[in-house]
Amino acid sequence: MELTKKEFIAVFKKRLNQKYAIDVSDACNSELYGTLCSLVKSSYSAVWRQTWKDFVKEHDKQTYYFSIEYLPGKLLKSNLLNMGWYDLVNSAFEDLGLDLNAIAAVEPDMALGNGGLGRLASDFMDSLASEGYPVNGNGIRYKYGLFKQRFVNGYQVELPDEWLNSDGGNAWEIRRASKSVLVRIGGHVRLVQEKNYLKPVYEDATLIRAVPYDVGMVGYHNNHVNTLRLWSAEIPESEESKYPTIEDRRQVEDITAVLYPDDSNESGRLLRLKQEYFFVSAGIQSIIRHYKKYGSPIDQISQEVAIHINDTHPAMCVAEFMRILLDEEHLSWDTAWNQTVRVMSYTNHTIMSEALETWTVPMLNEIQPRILQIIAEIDHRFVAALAGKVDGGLIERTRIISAGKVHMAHLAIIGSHSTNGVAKLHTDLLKSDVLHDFYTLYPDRFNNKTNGIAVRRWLQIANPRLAKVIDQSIGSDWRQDASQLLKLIDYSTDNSLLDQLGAVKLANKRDLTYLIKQETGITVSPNAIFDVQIKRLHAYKRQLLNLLRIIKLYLDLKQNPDLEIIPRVFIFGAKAAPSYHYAKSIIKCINETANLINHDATIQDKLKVIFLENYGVSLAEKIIPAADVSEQISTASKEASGTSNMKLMLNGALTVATLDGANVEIKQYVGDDNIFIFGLNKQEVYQYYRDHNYHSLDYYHNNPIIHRVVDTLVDGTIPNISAEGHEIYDSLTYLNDEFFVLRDFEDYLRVQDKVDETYRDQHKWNKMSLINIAKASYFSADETVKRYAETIWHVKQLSEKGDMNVKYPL
Ligand code: Z16
Repeated sequence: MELTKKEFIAVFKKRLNQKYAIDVSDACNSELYGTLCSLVKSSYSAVWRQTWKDFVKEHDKQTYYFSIEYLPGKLLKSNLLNMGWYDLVNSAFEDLGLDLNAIAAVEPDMALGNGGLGRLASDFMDSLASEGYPVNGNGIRYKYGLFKQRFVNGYQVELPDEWLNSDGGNAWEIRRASKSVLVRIGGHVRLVQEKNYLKPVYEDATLIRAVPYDVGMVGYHNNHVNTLRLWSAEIPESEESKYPTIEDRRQVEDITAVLYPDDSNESGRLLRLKQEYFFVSAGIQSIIRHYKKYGSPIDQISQEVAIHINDTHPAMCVAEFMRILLDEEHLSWDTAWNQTVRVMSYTNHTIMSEALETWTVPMLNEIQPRILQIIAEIDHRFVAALAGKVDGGLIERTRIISAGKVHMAHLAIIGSHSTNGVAKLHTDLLKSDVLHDFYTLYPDRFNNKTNGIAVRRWLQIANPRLAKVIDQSIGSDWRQDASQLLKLIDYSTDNSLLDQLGAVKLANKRDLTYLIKQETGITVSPNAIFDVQIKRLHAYKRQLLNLLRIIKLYLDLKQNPDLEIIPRVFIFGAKAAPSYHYAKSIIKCINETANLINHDATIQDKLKVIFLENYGVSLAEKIIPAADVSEQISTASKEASGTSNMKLMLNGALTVATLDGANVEIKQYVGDDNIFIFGLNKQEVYQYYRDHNYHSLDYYHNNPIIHRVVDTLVDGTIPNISAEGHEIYDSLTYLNDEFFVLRDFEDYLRVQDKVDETYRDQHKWNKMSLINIAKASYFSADETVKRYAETIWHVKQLSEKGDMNVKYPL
């Protein structure tokens, strides 16, 4: 039954009355928002329930995606779009004199993640539902998401993200108290011999109640809704008396209070380990409970359940799954192990050694002694099975526990049937270097799954102007099947379309200039090149390289104010981990440089530097459609994949890139002429490591431009950075520039000159832009998740995308 605008308006008014006892004319945006969410949620509920019933009835294999981070951002528009309601609601609201954008803005960003990894998990959730796969997410319902970033005197200041207390609240979640489970933490364990198994007897353990909050993941036009299940820690009713004071209670609630704000290095903190075990245990218990209720015999669980370990944070899945099969289901070790390895799969997201988690034996023992026992037994059997068969050094390097440390990546690889990297280059590096020892042991377990992005959110929702222009040329099939965007290639000589692309970009840039004015007070011209670097602040991502070039341009302009350059607005968005001192110093230096340049009258409009506060999903949705240039300039080999590179090209930005992560694949798709590549490649970086022959001081001393630019960090040219400037100066010179910033500087200048030259020919630029939009379709997450489903999880597609008979009853 087709939903009509008239019906919608009537039901909307009625719901507003019921919920808030108010009329449209008197309602504020948060009341309007609350009403719309309530309608949306109650309308997809029936479909959600049906999706779940179908899974159960058909005994379809299901996948559970375990991730300690999810970064969905806002869900209202995405739900409207996927339900097929977007245009109707938009026009109904116009009739009512309401602004959907303003109402949608009430929703707080759900920011339960740091960056790429969490956003990837959320893009996957959208695609998995949209492709009709039975895949559910499992994670943590943090009371506080990623900190809110403010700049005070150019320094980053972190404020708590109280998203649940905001006007929007969390409109999407359903608390399912009846599905709670108990998680045991701490204490001691003894094993007692029973007839056919060893029975663990626990003493002094703490019982925590894990309460699930479910969020519907609505598929695109396919009547399919998956579940994102997020766990919250509470005190079990039976244990209330053990927690007489508020302080005592906080010990428990703290487990799910806050997301750790470091995207690469959290091991060492007991509370983090507790979080990991908490959501792993709650998730695994609820999976097995459900399977026992509806599934086949327990020793065949791998036929109906797949579990995915997203980075090492949930690696304890392997041991927790074993624990239940052994201690509660009394399977033999071999049967349990066989099932576990078939069920588990693992994605590695980084080669940075500080991000490969390890925990000390005493810490694991303190969190869960039985889990430590099981990991020790897995380790023992791993060593015993290889002894005498392979070189002893290889065993020592790959075993799980060595030198008092538990290596979580080793546990994940040994305990699963699949390990994948997130871009071709990254996977090759895992095989040849970082995980080479494991690759020799298990060559068949390694595979690549290049990351992808949700084209719905990053084009249909974020860039409606572009979406419309695309519709007018190739039709709208691409909205269901991103690969249709390739048809745009046929239009690469269509001048009218190329002009329209230019006009869309200009309009989007104009929107962003308003936001910039509002946020920073600075006026920028939409006719300048908008040059964008948006990602976490990390030394290896080299925001510093970008900054040094900005300083070089500033010096050039100071020396010759009449210099003809194409005006550029440099736009940054980046959070630094609160404990990452160096990254915070870079933020300070960018902010002070921005201040200097933006207020220097002689520079006029030729150069502006804008560092927007509090970068996140919602801000990304505003910046990306307005970008001309995409900065993807990490030191080759360090960025596992990157995903902002994909989002920016999809929105027509041209990429300035090193041959790192997925940039390599972008270059292959668009061709050498449609991307700006510079800098060392992976082989050259590794050559320097092998030969120890990089001497950054040589570049500093021998290249007068580099010398002059680097000196501005310490000679007072840039005010208010005496400490930070020296810190960075030292890192580039005496500390030998770990990430080859000076080595790549000249080539970066060269390629940026090429960008300017190309931009002068708008026709050529727009044509390159068109090719980038078309080829970005290769990075549709819909395709990526298909490859996970078909080759790793072996789950079936249950419904097809593009069902025009979407049935969401009001
Ligand atoms: C993260 O966001 C990433 C890796 C990691 O180990 C931890 C976190 Cl929180 C990123 C990678 O740095 C990035 O290259 C990649 O695109 C992204 O994960 C998704 O795979």
